[in-house]
Amino acid sequence: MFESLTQRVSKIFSGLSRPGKLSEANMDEGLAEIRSALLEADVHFRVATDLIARVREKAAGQDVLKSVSAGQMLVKIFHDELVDMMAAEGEPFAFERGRPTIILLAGLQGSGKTTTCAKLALHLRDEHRRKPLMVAADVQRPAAVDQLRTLGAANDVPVFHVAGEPPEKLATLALKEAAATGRDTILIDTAGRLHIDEELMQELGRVRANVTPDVTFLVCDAMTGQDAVRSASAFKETLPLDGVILTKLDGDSRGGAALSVRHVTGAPVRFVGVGEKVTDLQEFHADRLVSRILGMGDVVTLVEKAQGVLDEEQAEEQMKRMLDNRFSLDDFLGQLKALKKMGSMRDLMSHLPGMPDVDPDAIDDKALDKTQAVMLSMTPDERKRPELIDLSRKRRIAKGSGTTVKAVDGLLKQFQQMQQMMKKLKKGGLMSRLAGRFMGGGMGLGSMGDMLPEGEAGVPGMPGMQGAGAPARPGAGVDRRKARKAERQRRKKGRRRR
Ligand SMILES: Nc1nc2c(ncn2[C@@H]2O[C@H](COP(=O)(O)OP(=O)(O)OP(=O)(O)O)[C@@H](O)[C@H]2O)c(=O)[nH]1
Ligand SMILES: [Mg+2]
Repeated sequence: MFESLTQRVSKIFSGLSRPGKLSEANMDEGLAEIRSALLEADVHFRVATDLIARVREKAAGQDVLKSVSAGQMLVKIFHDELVDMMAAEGEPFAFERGRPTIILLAGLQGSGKTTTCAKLALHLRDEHRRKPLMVAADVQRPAAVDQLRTLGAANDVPVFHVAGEPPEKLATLALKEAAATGRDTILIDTAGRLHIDEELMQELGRVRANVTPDVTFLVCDAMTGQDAVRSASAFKETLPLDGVILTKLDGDSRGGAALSVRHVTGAPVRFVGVGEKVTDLQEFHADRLVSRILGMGDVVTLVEKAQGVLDEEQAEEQMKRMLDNRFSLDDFLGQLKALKKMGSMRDLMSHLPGMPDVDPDAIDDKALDKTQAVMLSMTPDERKRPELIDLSRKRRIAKGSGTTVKAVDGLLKQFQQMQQMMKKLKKGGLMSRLAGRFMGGGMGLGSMGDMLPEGEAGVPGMPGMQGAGAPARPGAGVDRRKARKAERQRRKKGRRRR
């Protein structure tokens, strides 16, 4: 659905891949193109204009981190603003104990209310363990009741209707029915109209007055693009909306409605319909959609992590110390802290470009915690001069960190090996390669495992390094190549899933 927008946007951004500051000139050019791509995707005019203005403001003069390009930085800013523009707060439903949750569905004719009613009932039953009751409150069309009954019968969801009663009466009666039959969630399907008119709004108003819905959803047909947004605005004038459900996103809609609805109406998109089957309903997640549109989730995450955590100066300083063999346990500790701040290692690894054959599933955050605890139990003096650490100190450190003398020994040994490795690498000229990686990626120790020959050194908790709890590195030679390939495929799959 968003293919053409995605294509255009990624072309624009890759044009901005030169490293360096975001300059007014290159940014203006890029933003103007993005704006026209948005309009082409049927994004509301005002929405596109506002969005671009905010991105420009955020990006102006922003320093580009050394490890990312201006284009990548802009992707990140654009991403955040888009998510901001669409994201909903909290959950779509708040269920309360002791009384049924009432959900009202409204919308124009043919927008997909009845279909969505059944989809939601199944979603609530299967994902939230609710016991739904669907109420056929569309008394305009005789066939409407049958349509809902058929859907209910096919999916084992009871449908309530009493012939001859007006919608508001049906709603009240349904409450009693739910109490009598042990149903805890009531979904009211209402009649559609070709246009929003006085009669429709009054009908909905009467239903609301009788049963006070917990959630009122407007069902909009995404294929109608900006008309969907306009009708949402009009509904919003008289009907308090908690959310919008966009249907037919599987069609050839350009997606503009999804991007505009929340900004224009204030009501967030909560679900999207992606087909005619009852299972074709998805919870709407702004961040996922935006990642899909930009097709650059990896870049965004990378910039985020680089921004949030890594003090580049510090990384460089550490690198220099490594090159001079001045890398101490303190530096080691600093790097561990940085790695930990970055959140789950697993997550981090899977987002780093050029992070070779590390199986993210093999990373053990707990082992990292342990290593850090051991180091924190050392005195600063001990960290500077590990040779001070005799058996009694080891005992103290083990006790302080809740580990064992063996664990302390293990850490010290690894650190020693690491320093030896540095020397070897330096001699072998590998150091410059390592340096390049460090400086370029702005990364910490994580990058190093890759450069260390197998079995020679280790960082606890990192795969490929034989620390406490770290699984063995994939074997050498063919196995390693295989592992590399598997990893690449795994990542590719991961990207597609977004
Ligand atoms: N492709 C696709 N079709 C959908 C989707 N949602 C609904 N439809 C189809 O849209 C048509 C209208 O759906 P209904 O659920 O009857 O719409 P309604 O809003 O209840 O219509 P009225 O009761 O007449 O106002 C049906 O043919 C549905 O199968 C969707 O997400 N994707
Ligand atoms: Mg209907």
